[in-house]
Amino acid sequence: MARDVFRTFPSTLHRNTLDREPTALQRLGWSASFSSQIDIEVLARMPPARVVAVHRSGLEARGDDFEVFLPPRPDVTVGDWLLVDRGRPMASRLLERKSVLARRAPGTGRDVQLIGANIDTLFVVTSCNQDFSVARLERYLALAFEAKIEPVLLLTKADLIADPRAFADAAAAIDPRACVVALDARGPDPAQKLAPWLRPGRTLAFLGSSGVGKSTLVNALCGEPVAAVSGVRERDDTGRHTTTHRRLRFLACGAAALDTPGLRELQLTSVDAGLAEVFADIDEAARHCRFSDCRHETEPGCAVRAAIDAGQVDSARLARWRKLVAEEAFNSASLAERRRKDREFGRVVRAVLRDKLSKR
Ligand SMILES: Nc1nc2c(ncn2[C@@H]2O[C@H](COP(=O)(O)OP(=O)(O)O)[C@@H](O)[C@H]2O)c(=O)[nH]1
Ligand SMILES: [Mg+2]
Ligand SMILES: [Zn+2]
Repeated sequence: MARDVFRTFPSTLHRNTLDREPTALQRLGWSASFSSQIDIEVLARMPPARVVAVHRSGLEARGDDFEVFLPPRPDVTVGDWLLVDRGRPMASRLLERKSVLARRAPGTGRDVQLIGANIDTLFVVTSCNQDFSVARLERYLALAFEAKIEPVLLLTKADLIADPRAFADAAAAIDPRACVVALDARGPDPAQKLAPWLRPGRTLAFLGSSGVGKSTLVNALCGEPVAAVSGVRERDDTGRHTTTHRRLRFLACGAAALDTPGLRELQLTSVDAGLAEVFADIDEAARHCRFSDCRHETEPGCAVRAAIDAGQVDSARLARWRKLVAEEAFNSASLAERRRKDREFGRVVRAVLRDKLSKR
C-alpha cells in the first residue's frame, strides 16, 4: 500500500473529560455507549477510530490522534467505530452500533447495502417542487423509525416559490413526530434553521434524491472543504457522474455530517417495525379485522375498509402502505432465503471436507 497506514497527532484520549471543550474523540462522535463496550486496558492497546470514508480500495478511519487506512470490509460502513490494533491494523474490531441505515442494494441481487452507522439525526431532503412526494417521504420515515433515528424533513428551494406552506403542511401531515423545515440551502438558512440539531458530537445524515441540495446543505454548514455540488462531480468506473464514496464531514459546529450520493431508489428491506410506525393508523385498524390474515380487500369484518369508509384513513395512503409492505416482505423474504441457502452451502462444504479428511 502506497499510503502510510498510520499518521499520528498529539493524543487527547486521556484528557480530562470534565473539560468544557469536547475532546477530539467526542467531536468524532465518541460517546458512553461505545466506551461502555470495552475495558480501559483494551482501549489503550486498541484505540478507537471512526470510519470517515468508504472507498472501493478501503476504509479511511480517524482516531483521537491518528488516521488509518484499512482494507475494505463488507460488514463495515461509514460512521462505524473500530478498535484498531496498532501492531496489526488489519485486525480491527467493530464496535456495536447505536444505529444503522440500510437498504436493498440496487440491481437484481437482494443484498443489503449499509448506508451509514451511528447516526443521530436523519435529514430527509426533498425540494419544494416536483421532487416532493409523500410516498417517498413515508419510505424514508420507515427507514428512520426502524433504525430509531430521529427524522427531520428538510424542504429545500423554498426560495424559488412564493409560498412553501403547502409543501410544509403536506410534509407535517405525514407524521407528527418528524419536524419539518423549509429553507434555502444556500446562504444563512441552514446554520440558523438547523441550529437545534447542530450540536458537537452528533452525527447527521442527509438522504434524498439527486439534485435536492444535500451537498449544498453540508457545504453551508461545513468547517472543512467540501462536497462536490452538482456538475462538478467525480466520475465512477461505470462512467456515470456521481460522488463515488461516502464520507463524514466535520462541521464548524462540531457535529459530523454524512452527505450521501443521491439514492436513485431506496428499496426497503427488514423495516417492518418502521412501516408499522409510519402507518400506525392502518396498523392499528388492521388489528381489529375479523381475520388475522385479512388482505383488506373484500373480506367481511375488515376494520381497515371500515376506517376508510368512515373517512379515518385515506385510500391513497392504504395503497401506498400496501406497496411498501409488499416490497419490504419480498426483499426481506428473499434475504432470509439467501441466508438459508448460504448456511446450507456451508454445511455441504464442511461435509465434503470431513469426507476428504476421513479418507486420508
Ligand atoms: N435556489 C436554490 N437552489 C438550490 C437550493 N438547494 C440546492 N440548490 C441548487 O440545486 C443544485 C443541486 O444541489 P446539490 O447540493 O448538488 O444537490 P445534491 O445532489 O442533493 O447534493 C445546485 O445547483 C444548488 O445550487 C435551494 O434551497 N435554493
Ligand atoms: Mg451531492
Ligand atoms: Zn382487513
